[in-house]
Amino acid sequence: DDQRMAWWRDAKFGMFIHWGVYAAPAGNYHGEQVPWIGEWIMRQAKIPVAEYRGYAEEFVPTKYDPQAWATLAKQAGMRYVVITSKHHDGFALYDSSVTDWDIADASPYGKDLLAPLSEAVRGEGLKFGLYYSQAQDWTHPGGAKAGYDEGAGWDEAHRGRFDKYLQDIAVPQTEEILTRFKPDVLWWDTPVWMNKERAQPLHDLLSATPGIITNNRLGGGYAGDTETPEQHIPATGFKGRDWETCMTMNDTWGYKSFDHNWKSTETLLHNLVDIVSKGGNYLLNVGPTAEGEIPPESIERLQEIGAWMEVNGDA
Ligand code: JFZ
Repeated sequence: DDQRMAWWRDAKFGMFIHWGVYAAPAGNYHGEQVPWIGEWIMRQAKIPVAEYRGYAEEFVPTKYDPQAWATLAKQAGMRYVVITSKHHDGFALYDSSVTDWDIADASPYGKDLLAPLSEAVRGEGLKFGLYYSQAQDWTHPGGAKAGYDEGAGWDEAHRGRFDKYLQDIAVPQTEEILTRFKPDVLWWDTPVWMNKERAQPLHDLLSATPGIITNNRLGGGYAGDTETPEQHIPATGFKGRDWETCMTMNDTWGYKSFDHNWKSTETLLHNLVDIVSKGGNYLLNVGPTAEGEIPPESIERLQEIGAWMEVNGDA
């Protein structure tokens, strides 16, 4: 295990990417600015499934430049990248064969976004990881929850059995992303209503990808490899456990047009040094737009971090 964790422990600093259809409304719904994190807009505004599907028409990232993203991460001193293969809205950034709610079938863009990124990232010598929302899926029946009874949601279209959703969508999609992209990290999230029985088929799939590192958010009692303090730095770290603080640069993971509450580069560097001194990793988020651009405020901060790394880093 020490051998398996070696690259991750050495890495210290990674890029989190929250990207999906929610970048199209970018926090705005029927002329209102929807509060809270942008990737939750469907749940926050209770947008019906059929209407939300329409945003895929506007998620057309023609300016997507995966090599530029890989270069940006590399120059900032990051050693790995973790991107949302599917977030809670159920939209896959690759051409999934188990649903048409994906970039290839539902967006005019019409092709996979993940393989080009994995090639660019790995071409820079960085590791490539995938986030997958296994327990929440607000588009496929049975996957809604988050404040609703199991099998229900804010729309009739949500009705369905959670176990059937797991079997029909989460398990086959996990298998797809593992076999197609061979990620170095699988980053589970929000294990609402997961239990041992439900988590086990997902956990069992991991054995097909030797060396893969997972976080502690699968559910069902599976500890995974890493603790995931979110948006904060623990006072002391975790005895005997690897850990990674994930954090936004403003107040949202997914892109919002009106969130300008950016942390300073100095704050981000202090966070990195604080985390690393306590034995953790820093997974710092960017939220690209629907056109495929990382916000200039994020680019500027990553470049300033890179300049600091030139002087003070060990690479
Ligand atoms: C989850 C997601 O719901 C969110 O959209 C984002 O992807 C984030 C990285 O993860 O949000 C969480 C998950 C766990 C906690 C808080 C927010 N937690 O443990 O405090």
